[in-house]
Amino acid sequence: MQQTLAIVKPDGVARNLIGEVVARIERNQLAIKAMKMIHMSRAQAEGFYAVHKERPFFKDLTDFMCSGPAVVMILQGENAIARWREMMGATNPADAADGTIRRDFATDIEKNVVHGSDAPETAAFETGYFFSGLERN
Ligand code: YYY
Ligand code: MG
Repeated sequence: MQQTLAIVKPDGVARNLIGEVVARIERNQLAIKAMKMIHMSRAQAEGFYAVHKERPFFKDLTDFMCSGPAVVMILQGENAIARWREMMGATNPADAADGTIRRDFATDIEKNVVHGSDAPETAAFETGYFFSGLERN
């Protein structure tokens, strides 16, 4: 069994898409092991996306991520990382496959509604960033 971090980003929360995202997760038989709403500080958003700190989009991205509440979740299942990435779709909604969350709801490459870990190492870092051991088992 694999765990991955999912986020409904501030645009998704503001646009009342929490239920839609959660419904898709449940339909796809990924177990929600932990879930909470948070409003990230700038420092927390910068720490979460530290891997991108040299990128030109870092400032806008971290501004966006601390602009309002977000819902963070730990999803669990066989191949959870890849399955959740597949449900999300490509980073740029213009490239995302039909039926994916980003294709159906994202407005641009930054405001793309959801986040998902991209590998086992990042999933371990990202789930541990928001949840304690007690919250996730
Ligand atoms: O993992 P994923 O969210 O699909 O994309 P990343 O390449 O990790 O980038 C993180 C985040 O940064 C992306 O969801 C939107 C934003 N971003 C951007 O605003 N502009 C880009 N050219 C690339 C990424
Ligand atoms: Mg990423």
